[in-house]
Amino acid sequence: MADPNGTGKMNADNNRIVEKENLRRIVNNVIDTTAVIDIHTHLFPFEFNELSLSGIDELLTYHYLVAETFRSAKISPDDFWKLTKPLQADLVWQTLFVENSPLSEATCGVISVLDSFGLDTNAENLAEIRDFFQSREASMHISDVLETALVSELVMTNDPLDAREVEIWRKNQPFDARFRTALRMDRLLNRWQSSAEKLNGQNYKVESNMSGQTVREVRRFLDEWIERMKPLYMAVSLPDDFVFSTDDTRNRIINEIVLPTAREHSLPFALMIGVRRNVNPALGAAGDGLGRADVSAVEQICVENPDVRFLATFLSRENQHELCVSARKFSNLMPFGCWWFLNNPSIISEITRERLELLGTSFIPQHSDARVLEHLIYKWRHSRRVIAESLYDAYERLLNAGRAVTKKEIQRDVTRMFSGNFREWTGQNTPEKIVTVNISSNKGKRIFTLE
Ligand code: FIX
Ligand code: ZN
Repeated sequence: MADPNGTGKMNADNNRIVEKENLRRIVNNVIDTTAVIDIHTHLFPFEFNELSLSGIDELLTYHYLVAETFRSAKISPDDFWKLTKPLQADLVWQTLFVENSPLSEATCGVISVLDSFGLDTNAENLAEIRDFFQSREASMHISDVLETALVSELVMTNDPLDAREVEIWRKNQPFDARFRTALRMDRLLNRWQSSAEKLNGQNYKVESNMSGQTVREVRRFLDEWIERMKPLYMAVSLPDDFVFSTDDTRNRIINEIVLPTAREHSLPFALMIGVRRNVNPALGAAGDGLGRADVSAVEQICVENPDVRFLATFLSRENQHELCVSARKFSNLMPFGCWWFLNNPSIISEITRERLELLGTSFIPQHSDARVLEHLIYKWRHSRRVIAESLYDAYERLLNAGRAVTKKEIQRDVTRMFSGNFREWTGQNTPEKIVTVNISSNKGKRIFTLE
């Protein structure tokens, strides 16, 4: 029933049509109360001991902020790395938050985190902030952060060739069910020679030239870790020069091992493409850069494997537009997130808008890539604002074209993007599970009740 002026007439099935003047408020409300599945993070539950990072010293020594500090502090990377982590954090705070305004996305993010806990965002030093984080009981803090960020589940990055992580998995301890798993393939696919040695050391009979029983043995390795980890998907980060047309070792492993494993276990394969590792090695994890990749590599993988579901994201903004076009050609290709150097409001806005214009709601708008627990708070608070604005404009355009929407439809659309598409992609397609939150407050404390 057309209602171009949004006069708010009741429609046949009793859903109140959203009046134009209420549209922004209702879109914001739905975005702010719909829980999200955070499909790619580097977080771990506290049962993973030193792999689980939280608190102000970890927040301030995040590699995003380390890179920014070197641009304003008078210290060499070598001298910075010699400092203890608290001294590194002190220098980052002094440089980026006291001597300069925290205007970058990563510094403003720390301000959002401190603000969410009611901490002094203008503190001259970190003493009181450190005391606060050290006073937090781990499991309560994790629940508090997940509820504040409205993250119902998050997916870790799990590396079966990382010795520290393997040691924890071998203990076979239960851990927080909100932390789901993803089987990460970087070492296998990008560093095959060293991985082959590690696999041989674990009694998997593999040859560096992939001869003999290699394929069968690597599949056995993956099958055993899939059984242990129960991953929702397999993933790999690939460089900007990745092509799928050559018969190099990486593509042989993808074709002969990874894709057959994806089929057998009905697991999606996530392709994260565009990194240029160690552009400046002196900066460590902060030293990676980006390059524009060849999106046709993803198209080739999709066309050759129509029975496998792919998740994909790119590091270059031009590639993100090209990915939207590729996704229109392949219904087994799900674009996701505004990754890493694209995770900035101005670019999230561009990417979300072009996705809505080219794909409707058939994409996953964001992931946090959180490395420190409290990242969830700022990365989702900032992204929800931008996604809400982009979505509002899309509904306003629809209203002006002659079709009004109801709140039920807005809720349906946001739920699909925030969790439904991922649940469906990973075979969790339970009936549309709309998880909303009723936020009330009791003496200023936000109380969340999931409905
Ligand atoms: O490959 C990845 O998962 C990247 O997200 C990381 O390597 C990167 O350091 C990161 O955390 C970006 O946000
Ligand atoms: Zn990541």
